[in-house]
Amino acid sequence: MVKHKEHKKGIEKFYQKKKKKTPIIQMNLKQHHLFSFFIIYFLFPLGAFSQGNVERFNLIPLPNKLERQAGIFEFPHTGLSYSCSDESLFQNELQYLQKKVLKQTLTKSKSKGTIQLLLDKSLSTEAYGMVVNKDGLVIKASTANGMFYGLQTLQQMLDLNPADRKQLPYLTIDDQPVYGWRGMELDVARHFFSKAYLLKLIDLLAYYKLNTLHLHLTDDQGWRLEIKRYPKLTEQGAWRHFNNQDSACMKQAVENPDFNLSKEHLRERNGEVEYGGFYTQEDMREIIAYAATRHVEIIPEIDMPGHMMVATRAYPELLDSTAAGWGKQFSVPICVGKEEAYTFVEGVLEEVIDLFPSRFIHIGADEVEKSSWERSPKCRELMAREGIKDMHALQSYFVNRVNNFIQSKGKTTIGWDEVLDGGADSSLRVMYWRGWVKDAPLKAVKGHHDLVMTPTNPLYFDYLPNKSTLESVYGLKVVGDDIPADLKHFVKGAQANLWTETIPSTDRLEFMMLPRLTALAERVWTTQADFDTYKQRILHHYSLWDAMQIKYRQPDLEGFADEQVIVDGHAELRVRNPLASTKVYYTTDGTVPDRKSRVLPSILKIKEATEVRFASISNGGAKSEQYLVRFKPAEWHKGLNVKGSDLKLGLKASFFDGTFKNTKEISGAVMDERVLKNVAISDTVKWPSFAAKIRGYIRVPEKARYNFYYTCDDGGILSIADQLVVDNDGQHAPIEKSGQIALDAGFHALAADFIEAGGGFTLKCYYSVDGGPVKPIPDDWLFY
Ligand code: TNX
Repeated sequence: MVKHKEHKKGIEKFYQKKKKKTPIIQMNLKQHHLFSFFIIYFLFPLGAFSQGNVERFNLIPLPNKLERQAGIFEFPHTGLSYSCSDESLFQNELQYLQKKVLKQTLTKSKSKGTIQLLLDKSLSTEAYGMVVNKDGLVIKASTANGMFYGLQTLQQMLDLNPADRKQLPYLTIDDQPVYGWRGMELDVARHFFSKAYLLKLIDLLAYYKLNTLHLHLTDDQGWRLEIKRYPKLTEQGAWRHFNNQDSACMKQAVENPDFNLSKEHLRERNGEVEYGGFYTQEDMREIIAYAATRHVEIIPEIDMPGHMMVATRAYPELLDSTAAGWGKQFSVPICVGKEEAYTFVEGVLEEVIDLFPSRFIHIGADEVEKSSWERSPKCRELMAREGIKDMHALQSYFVNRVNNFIQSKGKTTIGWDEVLDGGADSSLRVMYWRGWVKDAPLKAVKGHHDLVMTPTNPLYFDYLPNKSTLESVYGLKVVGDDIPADLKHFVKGAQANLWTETIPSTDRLEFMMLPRLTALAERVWTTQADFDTYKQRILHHYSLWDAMQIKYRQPDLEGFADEQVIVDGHAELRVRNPLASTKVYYTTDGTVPDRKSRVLPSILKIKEATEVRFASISNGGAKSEQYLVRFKPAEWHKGLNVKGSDLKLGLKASFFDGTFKNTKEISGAVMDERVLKNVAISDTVKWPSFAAKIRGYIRVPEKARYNFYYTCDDGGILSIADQLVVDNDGQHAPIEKSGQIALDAGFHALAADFIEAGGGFTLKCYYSVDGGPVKPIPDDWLFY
């Protein structure tokens, strides 16, 4: 831990900086876009709608069945009435409809109201049906949950199409979710988020029909829930001097103010600044009650027996002869050989179980440093007594004992997938997170564990989003191909995890969370997923988030490469912004662009070596990623003197065995040679780790500046005409990097090196001509 004083200067500096810059939808959306625009705005200027146009329903998640009928229902100018077939069941929804959706009081009708909320017992738990016709609007559901989701759909329709506040098109919707667990986890331990903020977050989850908020309430860096029997947990454990996670954030805050620690969570004690906060049980009751009105279940996680440094500091008797602190990899866990550990855990859980109405109690059980147990006489005694053979089995003993306790209170235990390592009772629900342990989901369902999918890639929303993130979240296979049909029902759904080591503010949290949370929301709700229309629909949600004061991540800007060339004395930066409503701001003096910076023109002419930084920023202050394009003087590359007739189509690849840190390390004997069609390796390649050197020629049809977009997982480099164009080296998740080169028409040497260090690979190379549309390189441009 770093003391405050050492940091004080740094902190003051960055706060000063902050002040300074402070029918089932069948239509192909693209095909119909222009057509429908014409119909809506020119042929039916009074707001009539062409039957079947889908884009005015920019709903997310997409309903499973939505049919338009000809006709428009006009809301009466005054005195909107309602009727409801079960006022006590739908009490909360009736209120929600008036206060939040319509923002007006409805009069109760003796017969059929203009808006009818009807009980329909034939519908499944979270399903709803909606009909708009000449008589008005009917929403049917068998539960308050389903009714609530009908209202969310209505709410989105009104928000996305303000004209709908006066009139609605005739339609029929039949809708229900594919999965019952549709959630998000928020780590409030590493950095804290206030009660008021959680309420805002719950509204957002509900808006996208997510029903679970899993709170990671305790960890090595903070204990965030009042436990009356163990007051030191929060008295001491909810506060800390700035730690290494805080200082990492402060460092980044120089470039991006979103990394500033929230001031509301700082306090001064004995002349020193501390960071922290916690929820009293009363706070938590309020959060839970609010969430219930939004049909969001709050799942508490008390991480044990590891990730408990705060508890072991406050109550050292939880340890056996070891001191609280850090082990080889993780913090020293509580000593599971001591009865005191169970008394403590049960005491804590008793209060948690009393407090949370949720069906589930999450006990973590991830990342346990077991070396202290090996050294502990108490653990050895227990192992001898119970016939426990190794440390995994000792962890299982602990988990099963806690599971029994939780079950005795009528609740279900959840653990991270490590609980499978030493064997666990099938009553335990498993959360799969370790993306690199590929067979864990199969192992879980084979053991008849209910399973929730939260794989690191793509559901760790603390991992940096990039161009490919949305598509990979959207494309998530909730039920993997390896899960046999008769075990599929064990997969209950999916959840995004937001760990907050490097997320110290709500602005940063929102940047990391949106839009990708909506991709997950659609994935777990609808059977009609379609990424192309999703990408169009999402563009209509950004302004809603501005209105909700959410600092989402603006869509990726396009049309440029990370490195661009100045040839014949000039270059141009042309940036395409998918959200026409926001401006792109730029600087050339190394400072961070903000709304006081210059607005980027459609073409920025560059004459000399320059670094241009830019970002789009909405009126609400939501920013895109910060981009940097480096311009450097360069020459045209002449075509090579080779004859096409001497060459064959494709590229030659040599494969090397091994796990390499970067492409410079590639060495050893060639274990295989293949001809590839393109700069891509098919997934028939099954080596756990390898490297490839891909060689050949690219024949470009015209003299132009070519951009190359090279995506690698792990890493790679791309050279053209013996010149390094993209350096995307090192071990990492899929990242796209790009570069530009000025090529004459004809043949040029192409060399692509690639490493896969394990855990699945991606290799893609696309191109554009001077910032035009990005396309795959045609196979018939490549030779060897
Ligand atoms: C792994 S997920 C963890 C968390 C970290 C996260 C960072 C899990 C069960 N353990 O403690 O915050 O990685 O991405």
